Amino acid sequence: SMTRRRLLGCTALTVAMGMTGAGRAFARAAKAGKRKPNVLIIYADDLGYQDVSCYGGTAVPTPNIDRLAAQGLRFTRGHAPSATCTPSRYALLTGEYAWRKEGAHILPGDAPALIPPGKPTIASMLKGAGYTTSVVGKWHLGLGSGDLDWNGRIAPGPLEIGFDYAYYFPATLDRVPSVFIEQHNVVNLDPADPIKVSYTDNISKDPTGAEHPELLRMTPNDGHDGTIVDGVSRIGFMSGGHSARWKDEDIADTLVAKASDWFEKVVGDQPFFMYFAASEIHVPRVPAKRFQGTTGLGPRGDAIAEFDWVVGALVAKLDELGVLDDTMIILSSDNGPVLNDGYNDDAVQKVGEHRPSGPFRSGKYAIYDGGLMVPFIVRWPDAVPAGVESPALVDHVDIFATMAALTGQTLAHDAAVDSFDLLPAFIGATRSGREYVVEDTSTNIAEEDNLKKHSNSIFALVAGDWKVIKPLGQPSSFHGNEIGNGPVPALFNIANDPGETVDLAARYPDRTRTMLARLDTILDG
Ligand code: NG6
Ligand code: CA
Repeated sequence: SMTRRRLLGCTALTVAMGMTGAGRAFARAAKAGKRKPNVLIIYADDLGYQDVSCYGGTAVPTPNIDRLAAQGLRFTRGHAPSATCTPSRYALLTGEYAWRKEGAHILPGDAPALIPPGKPTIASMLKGAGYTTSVVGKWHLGLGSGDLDWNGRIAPGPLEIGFDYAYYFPATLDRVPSVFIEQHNVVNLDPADPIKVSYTDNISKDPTGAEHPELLRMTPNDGHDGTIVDGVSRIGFMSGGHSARWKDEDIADTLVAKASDWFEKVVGDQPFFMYFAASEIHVPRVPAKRFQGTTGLGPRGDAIAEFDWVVGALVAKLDELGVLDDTMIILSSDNGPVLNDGYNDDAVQKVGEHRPSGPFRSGKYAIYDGGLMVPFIVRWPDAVPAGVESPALVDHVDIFATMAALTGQTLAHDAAVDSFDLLPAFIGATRSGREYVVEDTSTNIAEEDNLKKHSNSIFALVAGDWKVIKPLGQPSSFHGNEIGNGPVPALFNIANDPGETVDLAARYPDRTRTMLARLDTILDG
Protein backbone atom coordinates (compact mmCIF):
# COMPACT_ATOMS: atom_id res chain seq x y z
CA SER A 1 0.00 0.00 0.00
CA MET A 2 0.88 3.68 -0.30
CA THR A 3 1.49 4.04 3.41
CA ARG A 4 3.80 1.11 3.56
CA ARG A 5 5.82 2.18 0.51
CA ARG A 6 6.18 5.68 1.85
CA LEU A 7 7.20 4.41 5.24
CA LEU A 8 9.80 2.08 3.75
CA GLY A 9 11.12 4.78 1.42
CA CYS A 10 11.47 7.08 4.36
CA THR A 11 13.23 4.38 6.37
CA ALA A 12 15.76 3.71 3.62
CA LEU A 13 16.48 7.40 3.31
CA THR A 14 17.02 8.04 7.00
CA VAL A 15 19.15 4.92 7.34
CA ALA A 16 21.33 6.07 4.43
CA MET A 17 21.58 9.57 5.86
CA GLY A 18 22.18 8.27 9.36
CA MET A 19 24.96 5.84 8.43
CA THR A 20 27.84 7.94 9.65
CA GLY A 21 25.87 8.82 12.76
CA ALA A 22 25.17 5.13 13.30
CA GLY A 23 28.78 4.20 12.71
CA ARG A 24 29.92 6.81 15.17
CA ALA A 25 27.35 5.75 17.75
CA PHE A 26 28.31 2.09 17.49
CA ALA A 27 31.99 2.95 17.67
CA ARG A 28 31.29 4.95 20.82
CA ALA A 29 29.26 2.06 22.19
CA ALA A 30 31.97 -0.45 21.36
CA LYS A 31 34.65 1.69 22.97
CA ALA A 32 32.53 2.06 26.06
CA GLY A 33 31.46 -1.57 25.80
CA LYS A 34 34.13 -3.07 28.02
CA ARG A 35 31.25 -3.53 30.40
CA LYS A 36 27.52 -3.55 29.94
CA PRO A 37 25.83 -0.30 30.97
CA ASN A 38 23.66 -0.11 34.03
CA VAL A 39 20.01 0.40 33.17
CA LEU A 40 17.66 2.69 35.09
CA ILE A 41 14.05 2.99 33.98
CA ILE A 42 12.28 5.93 35.61
CA TYR A 43 8.57 5.38 35.06
CA ALA A 44 6.24 8.23 36.02
CA ASP A 45 2.57 7.66 36.79
CA ASP A 46 0.04 9.64 34.70
CA LEU A 47 2.57 12.20 33.46
CA GLY A 48 1.34 13.80 30.23
CA TYR A 49 3.29 14.45 27.03
CA GLN A 50 3.40 18.18 27.60
CA ASP A 51 3.53 18.17 31.40
CA VAL A 52 7.31 18.53 31.09
CA SER A 53 9.02 21.56 29.63
CA CYS A 54 11.27 19.74 27.14
CA TYR A 55 8.07 18.60 25.41
CA GLY A 56 6.69 22.11 25.20
CA GLY A 57 5.15 22.60 28.63
CA THR A 58 5.57 26.05 30.10
CA ALA A 59 3.55 25.85 33.31
CA VAL A 60 5.98 23.81 35.41
CA PRO A 61 9.74 24.01 34.94
CA THR A 62 11.27 20.52 34.84
CA PRO A 63 15.01 21.25 34.67
CA ASN A 64 16.18 17.79 35.69
CA ILE A 65 14.06 16.01 33.08
CA ASP A 66 15.00 18.60 30.47
CA ARG A 67 18.70 18.00 31.22
CA LEU A 68 18.28 14.27 30.57
CA ALA A 69 16.75 15.09 27.20
CA ALA A 70 19.38 17.72 26.38
CA GLN A 71 22.15 15.24 27.16
CA GLY A 72 20.42 12.42 25.29
CA LEU A 73 17.53 11.59 23.03
CA ARG A 74 13.89 12.56 23.14
CA PHE A 75 11.34 10.49 21.23
CA THR A 76 8.41 12.52 19.89
CA ARG A 77 6.31 9.42 19.12
CA GLY A 78 6.85 7.40 22.27
CA HIS A 79 3.91 5.20 23.20
CA ALA A 80 2.74 3.77 26.47
CA PRO A 81 1.37 0.31 25.67
CA SER A 82 -1.98 1.14 27.23
CA ALA A 83 -3.91 4.13 28.51
CA THR A 84 -3.90 2.76 32.08
CA CYS A 85 -1.33 1.57 34.57
CA THR A 86 -1.39 -2.19 35.11
CA PRO A 87 -1.50 -3.10 31.41
CA SER A 88 1.29 -0.67 30.52
CA ARG A 89 3.51 -2.04 33.29
CA TYR A 90 2.69 -5.60 32.31
CA ALA A 91 3.76 -4.86 28.73
CA LEU A 92 6.87 -2.94 29.82
CA LEU A 93 8.10 -5.76 32.05
CA THR A 94 7.14 -8.75 29.88
CA GLY A 95 7.53 -7.36 26.35
CA GLU A 96 4.05 -8.69 25.65
CA TYR A 97 0.97 -6.55 25.10
CA ALA A 98 -1.39 -6.81 28.05
CA TRP A 99 -4.42 -7.65 25.91
CA ARG A 100 -2.88 -11.08 25.41
CA LYS A 101 -3.25 -11.65 29.14
CA GLU A 102 -6.65 -12.17 30.68
CA GLY A 103 -7.34 -9.86 33.62
CA ALA A 104 -4.60 -7.36 32.80
CA HIS A 105 -6.61 -4.26 33.62
CA ILE A 106 -6.44 -1.81 36.54
CA LEU A 107 -6.11 -4.12 39.54
CA PRO A 108 -7.50 -3.70 43.03
CA GLY A 109 -4.95 -3.70 45.85
CA ASP A 110 -5.68 -7.30 46.83
CA ALA A 111 -5.36 -8.86 43.37
CA PRO A 112 -3.16 -11.93 42.91
CA ALA A 113 0.10 -11.75 40.96
CA LEU A 114 -0.53 -11.10 37.28
CA ILE A 115 2.91 -12.14 36.01
CA PRO A 116 3.44 -15.78 36.97
CA PRO A 117 6.86 -16.92 38.21
CA GLY A 118 8.75 -18.34 35.25
CA LYS A 119 7.42 -15.80 32.78
CA PRO A 120 10.38 -13.88 31.33
CA THR A 121 10.60 -10.24 32.41
CA ILE A 122 13.15 -7.51 31.69
CA ALA A 123 14.45 -8.18 35.19
CA SER A 124 14.91 -11.94 34.74
CA MET A 125 16.41 -11.41 31.28
CA LEU A 126 18.94 -8.88 32.60
CA LYS A 127 19.67 -11.13 35.57
CA GLY A 128 20.58 -13.76 33.01
CA ALA A 129 22.95 -11.21 31.48
CA GLY A 130 24.73 -10.83 34.83
CA TYR A 131 22.82 -7.84 36.21
CA THR A 132 21.79 -7.18 39.78
CA THR A 133 18.15 -6.09 39.62
CA SER A 134 15.66 -4.06 41.64
CA VAL A 135 12.28 -2.40 41.66
CA VAL A 136 11.50 0.65 43.79
CA GLY A 137 8.09 2.34 43.87
CA LYS A 138 4.71 1.42 42.47
CA TRP A 139 3.95 -2.24 41.74
CA HIS A 140 0.26 -2.59 40.75
CA LEU A 141 0.82 -5.99 39.14
CA GLY A 142 -0.79 -8.10 41.86
CA LEU A 143 0.73 -10.13 44.69
CA GLY A 144 0.34 -13.64 46.05
CA SER A 145 -1.83 -16.37 44.66
CA GLY A 146 -5.19 -15.37 46.09
CA ASP A 147 -6.35 -14.71 49.65
CA LEU A 148 -3.01 -13.12 50.55
CA ASP A 149 -1.96 -12.82 54.21
CA TRP A 150 -0.38 -9.35 54.42
CA ASN A 151 1.21 -10.27 57.73
CA GLY A 152 3.27 -13.14 56.42
CA ARG A 153 5.58 -13.73 53.50
CA ILE A 154 4.17 -11.86 50.51
CA ALA A 155 4.79 -14.00 47.43
CA PRO A 156 4.78 -14.45 44.55
CA GLY A 157 5.71 -10.88 43.76
CA PRO A 158 8.65 -9.02 42.22
CA LEU A 159 11.29 -11.31 43.75
CA GLU A 160 9.73 -14.32 42.04
CA ILE A 161 9.96 -12.78 38.54
CA GLY A 162 13.55 -11.63 38.42
CA PHE A 163 14.05 -8.78 40.88
CA ASP A 164 16.80 -9.26 43.49
CA TYR A 165 15.60 -6.34 45.57
CA ALA A 166 12.15 -4.79 45.91
CA TYR A 167 10.81 -1.85 47.91
CA TYR A 168 7.34 -1.03 46.76
CA PHE A 169 3.72 -0.22 47.43
CA PRO A 170 1.24 -2.88 46.30
CA ALA A 171 -1.16 -1.04 43.97
CA THR A 172 -1.85 2.69 43.68
CA LEU A 173 -1.56 5.65 46.05
CA ASP A 174 -5.35 5.78 46.19
CA ARG A 175 -5.83 2.09 47.04
CA VAL A 176 -5.35 0.14 50.24
CA PRO A 177 -3.23 -1.32 51.71
CA SER A 178 -1.32 1.98 52.06
CA VAL A 179 1.95 0.41 53.16
CA PHE A 180 5.37 -0.44 51.77
CA ILE A 181 6.75 -3.91 51.26
CA GLU A 182 10.47 -4.64 51.33
CA GLN A 183 11.46 -7.97 49.84
CA HIS A 184 8.69 -10.25 51.16
CA ASN A 185 7.34 -8.30 54.13
CA VAL A 186 5.37 -5.20 55.02
CA VAL A 187 7.72 -2.56 56.42
CA ASN A 188 7.24 -1.48 60.08
CA LEU A 189 4.41 -3.90 60.68
CA ASP A 190 3.47 -4.52 64.30
CA PRO A 191 2.47 -8.19 64.59
CA ALA A 192 0.01 -7.19 67.31
CA ASP A 193 -1.86 -5.02 64.80
CA PRO A 194 -2.28 -7.27 61.77
CA ILE A 195 -3.41 -5.98 58.39
CA LYS A 196 -6.65 -7.04 56.76
CA VAL A 197 -7.83 -5.75 53.41
CA SER A 198 -11.19 -5.87 51.65
CA TYR A 199 -12.50 -4.26 48.49
CA THR A 200 -16.09 -5.26 49.22
CA ASP A 201 -16.84 -4.88 52.93
CA ASN A 202 -15.78 -2.37 55.52
CA ILE A 203 -13.88 -4.78 57.72
CA SER A 204 -12.19 -1.91 59.58
CA LYS A 205 -13.11 0.14 62.65
CA ASP A 206 -11.09 3.01 61.23
CA PRO A 207 -13.06 5.98 59.93
CA THR A 208 -13.97 6.12 56.24
CA GLY A 209 -14.21 9.14 53.98
CA ALA A 210 -17.88 8.41 53.42
CA GLU A 211 -18.73 8.58 57.12
CA HIS A 212 -16.17 11.11 58.33
CA PRO A 213 -15.53 13.76 55.69
CA GLU A 214 -14.52 16.15 58.48
CA LEU A 215 -11.32 14.14 58.93
CA LEU A 216 -10.20 14.57 55.34
CA ARG A 217 -7.59 16.89 53.90
CA MET A 218 -9.19 16.63 50.44
CA THR A 219 -12.66 15.55 49.45
CA PRO A 220 -13.06 12.48 47.26
CA ASN A 221 -15.34 11.94 44.29
CA ASP A 222 -16.29 8.84 42.33
CA GLY A 223 -15.60 6.36 45.12
CA HIS A 224 -12.30 6.97 46.91
CA ASP A 225 -14.24 7.21 50.18
CA GLY A 226 -13.07 4.05 51.95
CA THR A 227 -10.60 3.80 54.83
CA ILE A 228 -8.86 7.06 55.73
CA VAL A 229 -5.06 6.85 55.75
CA ASP A 230 -3.04 9.97 56.52
CA GLY A 231 -6.07 12.23 56.11
CA VAL A 232 -6.98 10.86 52.67
CA SER A 233 -9.70 8.30 52.07
CA ARG A 234 -8.73 5.51 49.70
CA ILE A 235 -10.42 2.96 47.46
CA GLY A 236 -11.08 -0.13 49.60
CA PHE A 237 -10.94 -0.89 53.29
CA MET A 238 -8.06 -1.86 55.54
CA SER A 239 -7.76 -2.59 59.22
CA GLY A 240 -4.59 -2.82 61.29
CA GLY A 241 -1.07 -2.06 60.13
CA HIS A 242 -1.23 1.40 61.69
CA SER A 243 2.53 1.64 62.31
CA ALA A 244 3.18 0.59 58.71
CA ARG A 245 0.90 3.11 56.99
CA TRP A 246 2.64 5.66 54.84
CA LYS A 247 2.65 9.42 55.15
CA ASP A 248 1.97 10.74 51.67
CA GLU A 249 4.34 13.68 52.08
CA ASP A 250 7.26 11.34 52.78
CA ILE A 251 6.89 8.95 49.87
CA ALA A 252 9.22 10.67 47.39
CA ASP A 253 11.99 11.02 49.96
CA THR A 254 11.58 7.40 51.06
CA LEU A 255 11.74 6.02 47.53
CA VAL A 256 14.75 8.14 46.60
CA ALA A 257 16.52 7.06 49.82
CA LYS A 258 15.82 3.38 49.16
CA ALA A 259 17.01 3.65 45.57
CA SER A 260 20.15 5.54 46.66
CA ASP A 261 20.97 2.97 49.36
CA TRP A 262 20.63 0.21 46.82
CA PHE A 263 22.83 1.99 44.26
CA GLU A 264 25.50 2.39 46.94
CA LYS A 265 25.31 -1.27 47.80
CA VAL A 266 25.47 -2.69 44.27
CA VAL A 267 27.81 -0.34 42.44
CA GLY A 268 30.84 -2.49 41.70
CA ASP A 269 31.75 -5.26 39.34
CA GLN A 270 28.29 -6.30 38.18
CA PRO A 271 26.06 -3.99 36.15
CA PHE A 272 22.70 -3.13 37.72
CA PHE A 273 19.12 -2.68 36.55
CA MET A 274 16.58 -0.63 38.47
CA TYR A 275 12.94 -0.17 37.57
CA PHE A 276 12.12 3.02 39.50
CA ALA A 277 8.34 3.31 39.43
CA ALA A 278 7.74 6.83 40.74
CA SER A 279 4.68 7.67 42.81
CA GLU A 280 4.06 10.97 41.00
CA ILE A 281 1.80 12.35 39.65
CA HIS A 282 -1.03 9.94 40.39
CA VAL A 283 -3.79 10.87 42.85
CA PRO A 284 -3.91 11.59 45.72
CA ARG A 285 -1.40 14.33 44.93
CA VAL A 286 0.21 15.13 48.26
CA PRO A 287 3.82 16.07 47.50
CA ALA A 288 6.39 16.87 50.19
CA LYS A 289 5.82 20.18 52.00
CA ARG A 290 8.67 21.86 50.11
CA PHE A 291 6.81 21.41 46.80
CA GLN A 292 3.36 22.43 48.02
CA GLY A 293 2.16 25.65 46.43
CA THR A 294 5.28 26.05 44.33
CA THR A 295 3.71 25.92 40.87
CA GLY A 296 0.41 27.75 40.75
CA LEU A 297 -1.25 24.68 39.25
CA GLY A 298 -2.23 23.24 42.60
CA PRO A 299 -1.17 19.80 43.86
CA ARG A 300 -1.00 18.33 40.34
CA GLY A 301 1.63 20.84 39.24
CA ASP A 302 3.42 20.55 42.58
CA ALA A 303 3.59 16.77 42.06
CA ILE A 304 5.25 17.37 38.67
CA ALA A 305 7.82 19.55 40.44
CA GLU A 306 8.36 16.78 42.97
CA PHE A 307 8.82 14.20 40.21
CA ASP A 308 11.40 16.42 38.55
CA TRP A 309 13.24 16.62 41.87
CA VAL A 310 13.14 12.81 42.17
CA VAL A 311 14.74 12.51 38.73
CA GLY A 312 17.44 15.00 39.69
CA ALA A 313 18.13 13.20 42.98
CA LEU A 314 18.55 9.81 41.30
CA VAL A 315 20.85 11.30 38.66
CA ALA A 316 22.88 13.11 41.32
CA LYS A 317 23.33 9.88 43.26
CA LEU A 318 24.60 8.02 40.19
CA ASP A 319 26.94 10.92 39.49
CA GLU A 320 28.24 10.90 43.06
CA LEU A 321 28.94 7.17 42.72
CA GLY A 322 30.78 7.78 39.46
CA VAL A 323 28.47 5.66 37.32
CA LEU A 324 26.16 8.21 35.71
CA ASP A 325 27.63 7.97 32.22
CA ASP A 326 27.81 4.15 32.46
CA THR A 327 24.05 4.05 32.97
CA MET A 328 21.39 4.03 30.31
CA ILE A 329 18.52 6.06 31.78
CA ILE A 330 15.11 5.67 30.19
CA LEU A 331 12.38 8.03 31.41
CA SER A 332 8.72 7.74 30.50
CA SER A 333 5.17 7.54 31.88
CA ASP A 334 2.72 4.64 32.12
CA ASN A 335 -0.18 6.53 30.53
CA GLY A 336 -1.40 10.00 29.64
CA PRO A 337 -2.64 12.74 31.94
CA VAL A 338 -5.90 13.25 33.81
CA LEU A 339 -6.97 16.24 35.87
CA ASN A 340 -9.72 15.01 38.21
CA ASP A 341 -9.00 11.36 39.00
CA GLY A 342 -11.03 10.92 42.18
CA TYR A 343 -10.20 13.83 44.50
CA ASN A 344 -11.17 17.47 44.39
CA ASP A 345 -7.64 18.82 44.40
CA ASP A 346 -8.00 21.91 42.20
CA ALA A 347 -6.34 20.27 39.19
CA VAL A 348 -9.27 21.29 36.98
CA GLN A 349 -9.69 24.76 38.44
CA LYS A 350 -6.01 25.69 38.27
CA VAL A 351 -4.96 24.17 34.97
CA GLY A 352 -5.26 27.51 33.14
CA GLU A 353 -3.56 27.45 29.75
CA HIS A 354 -1.55 24.34 30.56
CA ARG A 355 -2.28 21.47 28.16
CA PRO A 356 -1.03 18.27 29.81
CA SER A 357 -1.36 16.15 26.65
CA GLY A 358 0.04 18.82 24.35
CA PRO A 359 -1.20 18.50 20.78
CA PHE A 360 -2.98 15.22 21.42
CA ARG A 361 -6.63 14.55 22.14
CA SER A 362 -7.93 13.57 25.60
CA GLY A 363 -5.69 11.72 28.09
CA LYS A 364 -5.61 8.82 30.50
CA TYR A 365 -8.21 6.07 29.81
CA ALA A 366 -8.59 7.22 26.19
CA ILE A 367 -7.73 5.50 22.93
CA TYR A 368 -6.88 8.96 21.57
CA ASP A 369 -3.17 9.70 21.55
CA GLY A 370 -3.43 11.86 24.68
CA GLY A 371 -3.93 8.60 26.55
CA LEU A 372 -0.89 6.91 25.06
CA MET A 373 1.70 9.38 23.74
CA VAL A 374 4.05 10.17 26.60
CA PRO A 375 7.47 11.71 27.23
CA PHE A 376 10.15 9.15 26.34
CA ILE A 377 13.79 10.07 26.95
CA VAL A 378 17.00 8.02 26.70
CA ARG A 379 20.30 9.19 28.17
CA TRP A 380 23.53 7.20 27.80
CA PRO A 381 26.35 9.46 26.67
CA ASP A 382 28.62 6.52 25.75
CA ALA A 383 26.39 5.83 22.75
CA VAL A 384 23.48 8.27 22.57
CA PRO A 385 24.33 11.66 21.08
CA ALA A 386 23.16 14.71 23.03
CA GLY A 387 20.16 16.74 22.01
CA VAL A 388 18.61 14.31 19.54
CA GLU A 389 14.90 14.59 18.81
CA SER A 390 13.72 11.36 17.20
CA PRO A 391 10.40 10.78 15.40
CA ALA A 392 10.88 6.99 15.54
CA LEU A 393 7.72 5.14 16.52
CA VAL A 394 8.53 3.35 19.80
CA ASP A 395 6.54 1.65 22.54
CA HIS A 396 7.50 0.65 26.09
CA VAL A 397 6.84 -2.93 25.02
CA ASP A 398 10.04 -2.65 22.93
CA ILE A 399 12.32 -1.91 25.88
CA PHE A 400 12.61 -5.65 26.65
CA ALA A 401 14.03 -6.73 23.25
CA THR A 402 16.09 -3.54 23.04
CA MET A 403 17.73 -4.25 26.41
CA ALA A 404 18.28 -7.87 25.32
CA ALA A 405 20.12 -6.58 22.24
CA LEU A 406 22.08 -4.11 24.35
CA THR A 407 23.32 -6.91 26.59
CA GLY A 408 23.76 -9.58 23.93
CA GLN A 409 20.91 -11.81 25.09
CA THR A 410 18.97 -14.05 22.72
CA LEU A 411 15.26 -14.27 23.42
CA ALA A 412 13.37 -17.54 23.52
CA HIS A 413 10.73 -17.71 20.79
CA ASP A 414 7.90 -17.33 23.32
CA ALA A 415 9.53 -14.47 25.27
CA ALA A 416 8.55 -10.83 24.78
CA VAL A 417 6.51 -11.63 21.68
CA ASP A 418 5.45 -8.05 20.96
CA SER A 419 8.83 -6.48 21.62
CA PHE A 420 11.06 -5.21 18.81
CA ASP A 421 14.78 -4.63 19.16
CA LEU A 422 14.95 -0.89 18.54
CA LEU A 423 18.49 -0.37 19.82
CA PRO A 424 19.47 1.62 16.70
CA ALA A 425 16.58 4.03 17.43
CA PHE A 426 17.39 4.16 21.16
CA ILE A 427 20.98 5.23 20.48
CA GLY A 428 19.96 7.69 17.77
CA ALA A 429 21.53 5.71 14.93
CA THR A 430 18.26 5.67 13.00
CA ARG A 431 15.18 7.83 13.02
CA SER A 432 12.80 4.96 12.31
CA GLY A 433 11.30 2.56 14.82
CA ARG A 434 8.41 0.13 14.70
CA GLU A 435 6.23 0.03 11.64
CA TYR A 436 3.01 -0.08 13.67
CA VAL A 437 1.72 0.05 17.24
CA VAL A 438 -1.40 -1.43 18.71
CA GLU A 439 -3.02 0.96 21.16
CA ASP A 440 -5.45 -0.13 23.83
CA THR A 441 -7.11 1.31 26.89
CA SER A 442 -7.94 -1.65 29.10
CA THR A 443 -10.63 0.45 30.68
CA ASN A 444 -12.87 -2.59 31.06
CA ILE A 445 -13.19 -2.27 34.79
CA ALA A 446 -16.29 -3.96 36.07
CA GLU A 447 -16.81 -1.73 39.10
CA GLU A 448 -16.70 1.44 37.06
CA ASP A 449 -20.28 2.17 36.13
CA ASN A 450 -19.89 4.15 32.96
CA LEU A 451 -17.63 1.48 31.50
CA LYS A 452 -19.60 -1.52 32.65
CA LYS A 453 -21.19 -1.96 29.26
CA HIS A 454 -17.81 -2.45 27.56
CA SER A 455 -16.80 -6.02 27.93
CA ASN A 456 -13.61 -5.29 26.05
CA SER A 457 -10.88 -2.75 25.75
CA ILE A 458 -10.90 -0.12 23.05
CA PHE A 459 -8.28 -0.83 20.37
CA ALA A 460 -6.54 1.19 17.69
CA LEU A 461 -3.85 0.52 15.12
CA VAL A 462 -1.27 3.16 14.23
CA ALA A 463 0.71 2.52 11.06
CA GLY A 464 2.57 5.18 9.15
CA ASP A 465 0.56 8.36 8.99
CA TRP A 466 -2.72 6.64 9.83
CA LYS A 467 -4.66 5.48 12.84
CA VAL A 468 -7.86 3.46 12.97
CA ILE A 469 -10.01 3.02 16.09
CA LYS A 470 -12.06 -0.16 16.36
CA PRO A 471 -15.75 0.40 17.16
CA LEU A 472 -16.95 -0.32 20.70
CA GLY A 473 -20.22 0.72 22.31
CA GLN A 474 -21.46 4.29 22.64
CA PRO A 475 -19.18 7.30 23.10
CA SER A 476 -18.39 7.74 26.77
CA SER A 477 -16.01 9.50 29.08
CA PHE A 478 -14.24 8.60 32.28
CA HIS A 479 -13.09 11.08 34.94
CA GLY A 480 -13.63 13.88 32.44
CA ASN A 481 -11.63 12.34 29.60
CA GLU A 482 -13.54 11.24 26.50
CA ILE A 483 -12.27 7.72 25.95
CA GLY A 484 -12.69 7.58 22.17
CA ASN A 485 -15.06 4.68 21.73
CA GLY A 486 -18.06 4.71 19.41
CA PRO A 487 -20.38 2.52 17.35
CA VAL A 488 -18.46 2.96 14.08
CA PRO A 489 -14.76 2.93 13.24
CA ALA A 490 -12.79 6.18 13.21
CA LEU A 491 -9.85 6.96 10.94
CA PHE A 492 -7.35 9.77 11.43
CA ASN A 493 -4.37 11.02 9.51
CA ILE A 494 -2.19 11.61 12.53
CA ALA A 495 0.60 13.19 10.48
CA ASN A 496 -1.66 16.06 9.37
CA ASP A 497 -4.00 15.92 12.32
CA PRO A 498 -2.19 14.79 15.49
CA GLY A 499 -5.15 16.03 17.53
CA GLU A 500 -7.47 13.47 15.88
CA THR A 501 -10.07 16.10 15.10
CA VAL A 502 -11.20 15.03 11.60
CA ASP A 503 -12.59 11.50 11.27
CA LEU A 504 -11.81 10.33 7.73
CA ALA A 505 -13.41 6.87 7.97
CA ALA A 506 -16.33 7.74 5.71
CA ARG A 507 -14.02 9.34 3.17
CA TYR A 508 -11.57 6.43 3.04
CA PRO A 509 -13.65 3.30 3.61
CA ASP A 510 -11.10 0.98 1.96
CA ARG A 511 -8.22 2.15 4.09
CA THR A 512 -10.44 1.92 7.16
CA ARG A 513 -11.46 -1.64 6.31
CA THR A 514 -7.91 -2.74 5.50
CA MET A 515 -6.48 -1.31 8.70
CA LEU A 516 -9.26 -2.79 10.83
CA ALA A 517 -8.66 -6.19 9.23
CA ARG A 518 -4.95 -5.89 9.97
CA LEU A 519 -5.70 -4.92 13.58
CA ASP A 520 -7.97 -7.94 13.97
CA THR A 521 -5.30 -10.20 12.52
CA ILE A 522 -2.80 -8.90 15.06
CA LEU A 523 -5.29 -9.22 17.94
CA ASP A 524 -6.12 -12.80 16.94
CA GLY A 525 -2.47 -13.73 16.39
C1 NG6 B 1 -9.52 3.93 38.59
C2 NG6 B 1 -9.78 4.96 39.67
C3 NG6 B 1 -8.79 6.10 39.49
C4 NG6 B 1 -7.37 5.56 39.46
C5 NG6 B 1 -7.23 4.49 38.42
C6 NG6 B 1 -5.90 3.81 38.41
C7 NG6 B 1 -12.20 4.98 40.23
C8 NG6 B 1 -13.54 5.54 39.91
N1 NG6 B 1 -11.16 5.46 39.54
O1 NG6 B 1 -10.33 2.82 38.81
O2 NG6 B 1 -8.95 7.03 40.52
O3 NG6 B 1 -7.02 5.04 40.72
O4 NG6 B 1 -8.18 3.47 38.65
O5 NG6 B 1 -4.95 4.61 37.81
O6 NG6 B 1 -12.07 4.14 41.08
S1 NG6 B 1 -3.72 3.91 37.19
O7 NG6 B 1 -2.85 4.97 36.72
O8 NG6 B 1 -3.11 3.12 38.23
O9 NG6 B 1 -4.19 3.10 36.07
CA1 CA C 1 -0.94 5.55 35.62
